[in-house]
Amino acid sequence: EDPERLARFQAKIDAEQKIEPNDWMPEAYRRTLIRQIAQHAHSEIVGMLPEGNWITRAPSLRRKATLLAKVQDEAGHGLYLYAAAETLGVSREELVDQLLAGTAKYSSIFNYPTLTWADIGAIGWLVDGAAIMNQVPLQRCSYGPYARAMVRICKEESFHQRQGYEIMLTLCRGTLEQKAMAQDALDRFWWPALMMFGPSDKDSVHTAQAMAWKIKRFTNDELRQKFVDATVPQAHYLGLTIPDPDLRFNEATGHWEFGEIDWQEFQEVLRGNGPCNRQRMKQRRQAHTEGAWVREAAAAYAEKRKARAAA
Ligand code: FAQ
Repeated sequence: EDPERLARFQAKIDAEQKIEPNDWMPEAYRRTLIRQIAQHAHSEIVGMLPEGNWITRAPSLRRKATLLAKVQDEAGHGLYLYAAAETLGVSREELVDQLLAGTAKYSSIFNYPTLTWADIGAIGWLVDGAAIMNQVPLQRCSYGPYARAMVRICKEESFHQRQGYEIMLTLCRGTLEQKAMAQDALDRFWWPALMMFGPSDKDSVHTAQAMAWKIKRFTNDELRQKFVDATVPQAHYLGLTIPDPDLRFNEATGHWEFGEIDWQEFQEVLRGNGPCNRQRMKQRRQAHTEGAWVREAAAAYAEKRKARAAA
């Protein structure tokens, strides 16, 4: 690629100007964005499954309506994100095919099971909480369509986080059994939530370049630390214990220090060997097959309208 053109592109980024779909961009910038936005979109779509598991078993009509709305929001986020990726010259069909073929990544967190109702609280509180930490800075991403898609998504994630925390609060103020359920959900989701931020900075292959391009504004470890600092006091307010014997507050730095993440578990989940990877993929493929008639009907209707307009 022409070095002068590259320099002009970088200068634009450094001046905090947005890159738009019709602007020139280096191929590697385009590829990085397609990769990240597609993984993000797939995460939203696969992320509907663990919670969808509890829609028919929510403990009240109010809880059911709220959960249904949340899961619908996630479908919407997935669609915005596929649309944002399409502005980079890839089609949604292509991306969905990659997901169903098992060649695309989606967030590791959605490969863990939702065993009790408290898990719905823990997901809202921790998983949406982690998602917000990561996505608020993405609103300032250098690529315009991705940055703009994040605005509404972050507003909705913030509502999701609060509905999750409110479920946890209700359980923690309930019977001993309910509080134990909340603790158990925290025990199982804490470490996987920390893994959502990705490998540690020393092992992250994409961070340096993504920061230079202002796609990412913080490193994985920086965001993970922000999340821990924000979340530990919330756990204490609930009267719950974070499952980490090494967790301690460092008075000098003002940060919560935490223990070593099990990176081997993270790698296994990425390789497709997490507790639910196979089930999630099977369900997505089944949903795609069962939705074939909707796609066919929509295509047939579009043809009919086109023919009518031409007549
Ligand atoms: N899971 O060099 P890095 C949500 C991959 S929130 C799986 O650090 P990068 C909302 C990474 O892709 C969740 N794979 O990469 C919701 C790369 O693989 P590749 C989705 C992971 O891109 C809530 C390799 O490891 N949010 O869905 C993970 O600079 C509740 C090397 O890593 C986003 O996607 C992981 N946890 O940083 C929905 C946010 N971590 O492509 C329902 C946007 C890393 O080389 C219910 N994405 N990998 O094969 C990002 O900010 C970044 O892509 C990171 C990774 C931070 C995830």
